[in-house]
Amino acid sequence: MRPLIAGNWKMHGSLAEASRLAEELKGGASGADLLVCPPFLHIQAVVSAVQGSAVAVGGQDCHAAAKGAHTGDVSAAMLRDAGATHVILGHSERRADHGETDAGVRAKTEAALAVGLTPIVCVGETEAQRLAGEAERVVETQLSGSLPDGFAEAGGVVAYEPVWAIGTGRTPTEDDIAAIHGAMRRVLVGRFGKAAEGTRLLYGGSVKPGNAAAILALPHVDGALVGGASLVAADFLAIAKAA
Ligand code: G2H
Repeated sequence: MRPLIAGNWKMHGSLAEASRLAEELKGGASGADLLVCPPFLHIQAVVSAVQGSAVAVGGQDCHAAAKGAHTGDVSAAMLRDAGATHVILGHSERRADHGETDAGVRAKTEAALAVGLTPIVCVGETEAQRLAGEAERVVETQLSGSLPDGFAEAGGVVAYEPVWAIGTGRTPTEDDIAAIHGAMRRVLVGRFGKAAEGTRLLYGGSVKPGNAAAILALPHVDGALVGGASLVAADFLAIAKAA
């Protein structure tokens, strides 16, 4: 399947820097789909900057409600209005910083699907869970709690991001990544059937130009969710080229 290379810009950069980075990515056509997820306030500028190119734009979160008294929040429809096509949900930084639960992520995912956004739902174990041999069980529990019915049929994307690999420069072994991705595929096909054979499963956590080719060649790794390295156009494009 055609890989998806997604950049999670997190809370980085000025408006001018976001626009410049987006401009630099425009010409980077490759064999992979490219997506960038800037902070909310930069989405419209980035959508304008990449117009006419194949680069898609997404949000990093949305509220579960369609509208209402939710100070400081952004709805899925607002993201779509701004030109976003995707939204990252349940990233471990949001689970940690904002107490997001599997049930809450599931509600947000339903909200995203309801307006036609493609959700990228993140799962992944902590280091303690990995050391206790619980990585696979934790990921399976997160998947069953975070994904609503109809997820695979609607083209939803899953990102496996071990918490201990995020921004640390450490990654699981290739065997460990392949084992989790294989388990995720089994769980998804078990629940959603044939549609889940085409669900893109991204790996995220310290993906760099130097390790991208090996990770992206693993079975059931259909792309990457890239944090730090997505802030440098040359690095992000090199990762896309490796796909
Ligand atoms: C994991 C990843 C992007 P980084 O959060 O989502 O970040 O590539 O910096 O580890």
